Amino acid sequence: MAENADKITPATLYPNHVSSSKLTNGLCHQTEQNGTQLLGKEPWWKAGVFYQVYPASFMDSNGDGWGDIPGLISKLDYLSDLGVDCVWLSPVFDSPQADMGYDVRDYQAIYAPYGTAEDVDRLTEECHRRGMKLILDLVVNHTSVEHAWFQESRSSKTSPKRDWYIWKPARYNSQGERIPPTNWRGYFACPTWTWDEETQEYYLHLYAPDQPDLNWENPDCRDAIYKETMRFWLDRGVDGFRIDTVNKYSKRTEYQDAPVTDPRWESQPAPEMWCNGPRIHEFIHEMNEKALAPYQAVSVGELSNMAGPADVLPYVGAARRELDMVFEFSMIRLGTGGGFGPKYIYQPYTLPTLKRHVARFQTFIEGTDGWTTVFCENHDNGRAVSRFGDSGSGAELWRASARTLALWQATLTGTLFLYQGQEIGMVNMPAAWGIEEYKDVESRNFYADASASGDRDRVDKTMHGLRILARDHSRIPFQWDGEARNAGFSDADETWMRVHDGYRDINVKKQTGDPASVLEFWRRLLKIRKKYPDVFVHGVFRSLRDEDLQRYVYVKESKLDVNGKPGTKRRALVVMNWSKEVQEPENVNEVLGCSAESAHFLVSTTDGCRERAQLDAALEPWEGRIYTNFQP
Ligand code: TEU
Repeated sequence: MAENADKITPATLYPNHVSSSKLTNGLCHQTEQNGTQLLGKEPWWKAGVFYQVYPASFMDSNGDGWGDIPGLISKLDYLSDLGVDCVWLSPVFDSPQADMGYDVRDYQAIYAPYGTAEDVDRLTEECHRRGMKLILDLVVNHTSVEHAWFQESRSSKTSPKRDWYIWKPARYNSQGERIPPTNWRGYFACPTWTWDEETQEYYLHLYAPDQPDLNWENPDCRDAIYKETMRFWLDRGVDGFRIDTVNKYSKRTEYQDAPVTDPRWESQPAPEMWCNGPRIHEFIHEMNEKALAPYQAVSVGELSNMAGPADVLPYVGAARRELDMVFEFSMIRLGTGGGFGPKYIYQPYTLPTLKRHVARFQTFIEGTDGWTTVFCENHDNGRAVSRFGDSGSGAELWRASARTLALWQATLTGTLFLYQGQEIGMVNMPAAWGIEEYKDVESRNFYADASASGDRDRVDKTMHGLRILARDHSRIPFQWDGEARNAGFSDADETWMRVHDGYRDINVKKQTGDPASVLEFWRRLLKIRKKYPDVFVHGVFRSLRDEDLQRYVYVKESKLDVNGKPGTKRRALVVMNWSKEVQEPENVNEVLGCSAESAHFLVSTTDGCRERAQLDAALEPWEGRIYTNFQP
């Protein structure tokens, strides 16, 4: 059990803390306000709860084994009851599905198994009718090879659209053999260049060869993106976009070799050649001006390869008018061996490392006009409860850790994003499933690469990493009902990915109405988050016990005073046990800077199992609690 000897005092935690003796001098003044009023001044998307739907796996209405838009519409009441304010729908556009729709063939048409453009209109209306918004996934770093723009570009060197993609002549080595224009290694274990026989040039693709990169340097290409993808859907009424790979549009235009960092590979990681390039802020600002701002559309961009908060801030500073929000990935990448060669060679890490990443992106907006996001799952990562919690030691610890992870997410500052199934604690695919159940292009390529090396140890390590980190885990069918066929996801004989063997234990039907369930706890937490947005959505984050390996402790401090008493900021203390062992409790009133009588218990993950957590009660395995210095 961790030592509890080090004392944390308000003076160290709160530099601007006014002790109660000073309060009578009237040094601090603040108008009494409740947390909800604060929201009036803020855009809806800050306190809004976003929920990502991965359409192929959410709900199949027509029995073909693929989820679809009518299926999603039939579940909107479920999302609305959960407390969702905005649905983010992963790509549903027409696509050959080389990368699950992140390879778009036609931005204005819908992939037939998902439905039609009219279904998207109906989805928008049905969301709006319930007071929810809808954002689509905008994939405009690249298109599919089958997109008409690429077909035209590829048709000849003189095609008017030749320059809409990035074409370069070959190089030749000393033996006179043709080699690509640069030595870059892309994502998905692919080189970044593919040779085109017809026009005798290479085209650039950071991802699969099926996903050629658009050339954002070309102004006509940019205008077409704004008009034919973004404005097209905004005109039809959607509320904004999650913007894929948003910091990769401006490449470094020298097209030079990357330094050789891994001599085993012919091609080398080179993200500095395409992330955060010289014109990136110009492009995003223009995108905002020409496509987002005129519609007051909300935007959340996907950033990768960021050196630190100072690089993230320019993307989200309100005055810069680029993006409303971004996803920064340093926390969610924990455990991976980087994006390139060894991505799936698992790297163990400790809780203090995770805390450091979280703290950095909780606090970097302080004193700025920027904003941050909160998430621990999406369609590109393993399930949170299997990665950060404990899904392998029985039902009790699975539930306790899923509830504690929920408490963690729901108390952090920024816009909260939930991924489908997270709210019921869905877990990774069973460890016994073989590589044939992994359908993702990235998983398959990394596994094939390891196999081709003939190195058994590398194959085993890759498979081990895939079992924890693969993108497939979050993509299996949603578990609605433990008694229904295919977990209630589909009536088909075969679903596009296999349904989890454990669906009878983990599903919506079983958890609905059970106060001890993960789902009901999420529902409750989202209400708490919305009741005290000043503390949980907008509060200042102060981390405690940074080096503690089991306990995760922090305070959230509002800008508002307790009951209007000047100088007494509303605070919440979040104490969590991220281990299987019982842990000592926190010095609640001391940390909150109030008397024992003014410290209030708000909620515990053990609620429903045990009535009330005392201030000095030890923390049960994977228990989390919130205390406040104001009467909840
Ligand atoms: O992902 C961008 C990306 O680079 C990573 O976050 C991704 O997880 C990948 O595994 C890197 O190794 C976005 C989408 O979220 C992802 O699903 C797509 O495959 C990708 O873009 C290409 O469009």
